[in-house]
Amino acid sequence: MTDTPMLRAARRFQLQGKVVSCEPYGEGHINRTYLLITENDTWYILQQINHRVFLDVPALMGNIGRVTRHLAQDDPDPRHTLTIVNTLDNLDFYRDEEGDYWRVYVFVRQSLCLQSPRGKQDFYQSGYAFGRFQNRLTQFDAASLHETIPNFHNTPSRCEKLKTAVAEDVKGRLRLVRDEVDFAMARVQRAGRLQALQRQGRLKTRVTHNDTKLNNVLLDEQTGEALCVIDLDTVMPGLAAHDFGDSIRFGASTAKEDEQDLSRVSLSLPMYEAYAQGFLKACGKSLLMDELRTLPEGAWAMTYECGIRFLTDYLQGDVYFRIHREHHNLDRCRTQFKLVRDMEDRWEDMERILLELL
Ligand code: ADP
Ligand code: GN1
Ligand code: MG
Repeated sequence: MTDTPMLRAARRFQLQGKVVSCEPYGEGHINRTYLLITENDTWYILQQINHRVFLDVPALMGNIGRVTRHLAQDDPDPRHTLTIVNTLDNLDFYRDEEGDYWRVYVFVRQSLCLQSPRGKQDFYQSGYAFGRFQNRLTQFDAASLHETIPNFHNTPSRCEKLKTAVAEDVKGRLRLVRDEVDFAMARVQRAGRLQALQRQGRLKTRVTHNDTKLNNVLLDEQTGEALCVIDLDTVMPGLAAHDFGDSIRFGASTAKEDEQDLSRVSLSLPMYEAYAQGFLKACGKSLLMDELRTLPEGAWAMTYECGIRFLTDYLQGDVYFRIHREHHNLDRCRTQFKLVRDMEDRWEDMERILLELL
């Protein structure tokens, strides 16, 4: 095989057999992911970690090591927890001559990674997986985790970043997004609701995943059951409502995150309910009543926040989220704002459905 930075990196890890294939894999927006296959058909995930997004990779890998060891203690099935493969020097990452950071995970075989749920059962299972993940970490000291991206889900601080991007307008794109900016600005007040409750001590700071998209969980290929939560880069102190909400914004939408035909984008209440059932079954008993009541607000906040993050990145020239076409981040922003509006229109139903499950 021709020598590439990926293969050179792969050779630094403790793999079983020689690499025979290394291909780009998955649909993540942040890291570069490759599927590695060796001569004896052992599969691995090789990732180039985005160190412009994650500034302290050793600390990030330290978090993942500690969290996965904690999870594996409870449940020794190797397909239930992400497994880090060490380098030949016994480190959990490799830094190459270019300064790029690499890591390897065991590939979870016979698993499904979905971009949208095939039906309510898939989404129930993903809710169960993320709920179980959070529940198993209730005894883990949140304060001991490195904050891999400070203020990651601090929505008011995201609003401030948008305001700066609007004021600077470095790419001259502001004239294209006046409506979106107005939409965002009209909602700045609501954006701080969860943080205000957290400051008042009504919401508990927990160990949360913080990036609970459907494609960050693996289901069993045969049974469709919750298997393994992946993409642990943002496991940090956070709010239960954020983990609930980020899943809803992605998986309970009737269209893809980057759909251009906005008439296709809406919130599916049956999907919302299915996720809530799975999530509450796994972690409902460990949440306080105030946390449970704010789960719908988490859905609104995560959708709004993701929309303004896409908008900010569009204004800044697509420096954060990987794009695959021109105006991709603007398309993504528009789907999120369409969902936000739909959630506002159906707010009473969202609250009622959740309360009926308690
Ligand atoms: P990103 O941060 O860029 O989203 P992820 O860690 O989510 O990167 O990985 C991207 C994709 O690679 C996932 O959505 C999933 O399809 C696949 N993947 C990652 N880790 C594993 C694993 N251990 N086993 C199987 N597939 C995986
Ligand atoms: C990114 O890494 P990935 O693709 O799973 C982002 C999330 C966003 C999501 C939007 C570290 O997730 O916060 O919600 O894109 N991750 C990071 O699809 O910023
Ligand atoms: Mg991911």
